Amino acid sequence: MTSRVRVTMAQAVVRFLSQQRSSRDGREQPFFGGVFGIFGHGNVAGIGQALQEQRAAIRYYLARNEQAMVHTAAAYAKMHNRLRTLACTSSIGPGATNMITGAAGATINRVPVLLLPGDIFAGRGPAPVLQQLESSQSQDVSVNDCFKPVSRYWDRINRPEQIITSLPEAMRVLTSPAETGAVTLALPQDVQAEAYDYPAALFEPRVWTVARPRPDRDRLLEAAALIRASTRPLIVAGGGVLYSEATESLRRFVDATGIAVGETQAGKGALPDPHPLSLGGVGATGTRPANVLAREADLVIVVGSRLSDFTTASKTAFQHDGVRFIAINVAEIDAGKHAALPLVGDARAVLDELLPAVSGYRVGADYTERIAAAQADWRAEVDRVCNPQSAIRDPRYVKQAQVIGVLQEMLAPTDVIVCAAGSLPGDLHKLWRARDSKGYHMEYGYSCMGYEIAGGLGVKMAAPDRRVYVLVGDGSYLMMAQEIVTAVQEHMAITIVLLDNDGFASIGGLSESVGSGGFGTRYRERNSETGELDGDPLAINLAANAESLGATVWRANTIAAFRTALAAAAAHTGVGVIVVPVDRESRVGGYESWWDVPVAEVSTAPEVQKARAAYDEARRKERDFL
Ligand SMILES: Cc1ncc(C[n+]2csc(CCOP(=O)(O)OP(=O)(O)O)c2C)c(N)n1
Ligand SMILES: [Mg+2]
Repeated sequence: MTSRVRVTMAQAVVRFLSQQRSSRDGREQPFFGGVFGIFGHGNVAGIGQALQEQRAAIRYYLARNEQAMVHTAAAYAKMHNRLRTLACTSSIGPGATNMITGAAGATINRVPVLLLPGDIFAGRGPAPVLQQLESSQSQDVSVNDCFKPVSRYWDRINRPEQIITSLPEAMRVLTSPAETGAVTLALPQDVQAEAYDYPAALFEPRVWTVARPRPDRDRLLEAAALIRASTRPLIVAGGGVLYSEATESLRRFVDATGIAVGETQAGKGALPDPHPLSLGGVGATGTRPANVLAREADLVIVVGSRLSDFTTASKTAFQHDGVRFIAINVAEIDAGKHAALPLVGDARAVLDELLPAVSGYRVGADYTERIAAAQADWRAEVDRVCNPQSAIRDPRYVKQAQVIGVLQEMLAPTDVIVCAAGSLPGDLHKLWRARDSKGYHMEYGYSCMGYEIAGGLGVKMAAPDRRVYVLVGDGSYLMMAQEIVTAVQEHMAITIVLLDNDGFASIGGLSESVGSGGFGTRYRERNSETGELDGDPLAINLAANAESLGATVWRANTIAAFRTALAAAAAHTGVGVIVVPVDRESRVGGYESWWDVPVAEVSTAPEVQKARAAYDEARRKERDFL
């Protein structure tokens, strides 16, 4: 007879989570590193009670904001190459919907997070309960239905026994490299507390083996033939290279063939610096050598990328008439993009099988020479842009590129920089040299303002032996700084470099480029004369704000002061924040690239008309790959 255990649904969920393990290449580890949560009436007596009871088996972490805790879980998962994550529990209503942005971010970035929002009573008796959304068409609707499009698996547990089939499904999706993303199990408040006689087997340790699917043999040979026929090939390396731990395989492949590599934001570090074939970032925010090579490439081998518009420069990056694509990806949706020859499989497994299939092939000497020259030029350009001695327009500020240059110089190769939105991602994509495959942590699938500090916490939790540097703009900081408190609570020593530039430099610049003069992107008081947001600068004391949350703060108005602060922060054992006023107008330009942001087709403003004319011209370069 099946042995049974009588526990509540919430107790069963928590017990189950504590027993799940992942394994790849024979390396086994617990899949859940803990459960983040904020309690309310929708989870305190259910999951909250269960977490208290099971606290020796799985750790509970209190966060400050539900969106932030999902970012923390996503960053933790990304740092663990998707082999581990954190679960997130919320109350019903606003606590639950706060997680939707985080869920979308995780799903878009293809990283696993398990979300357990509380839900309205399945029994419906006392409805409408506090925070319940009512529908006149159905009683089977709650705000948690909003998670459906942003989740890779979604379920509502209306009876306690439903978890017996739902939890294994959730795990299958979470540990599937092709399907992973946010998984949402909506847990009605009453059902969480309901007891059921569960089969004991549900609570036994379970190992989820993450496989390395191999490519179709015929297609592999076809791909090898395409590579052999190419004279100007280029590899675009995406996040999949890192998740699959394929960096060594990629290095072997390029060392043998001489093919150069451009990296996406998620893929930066795929071919760590220095390497003679590393071209740095490719696409809208890419380097000159990567973008010149992309433009002329007759064959593009895409490894583990979703080919977003930033990578393809809105489909203008690849201009060779007969350019063909090979796409190595574990997910079919990505392998088929750009009419690529799809090699569906694990990045490492595919590269390892492709290498012997192209044996003897090597790019021509002219190609190799060009790359060496382009690399030398680019290094000189980066040194020029980041030069800490270069002239400063306004003595109150330093340049963002100089801050990046000093970080590059002072950080150890295994230190991690974390970033997500604003002008920093573009600057870093061009200027940063990732010397370690996990040293560059950029959330640029959703580019979600507010990810930075919460994400930095997740990275530090995943890699406590590394120093973690969060690079964040004043806009992002003001959107979500409160997880400094959580980092203090957990003794997670992270350093936050806060670049203060009077609001949105990135979108301000974009607004200027579309003819709108930076409208609505500066942090200014409402001007009582003009009625516009062009009054005095807002007197925001970000340093005092960070200090009030428990951080140790340094203010650095000069490059010398920044160096001193950075050295002090590296030795600090708590959360450190370095506030650096940076010049909004000293921007790093673009290199041989473009980004499609449609400009108003009609306007009385001459600047807009001019921008539209330039836009129409640039858009002509966009290609269809069919
Ligand atoms: C949640 C969210 N809202 C809006 C945006 C659009 N957006 C992208 S960058 C940016 C401004 C960021 O300002 P800041 O953090 O100060 O960085 P800066 O542009 O000054 O470098 C905005 C509003 C976004 N990416 N995420
Ligand atoms: Mg800013």
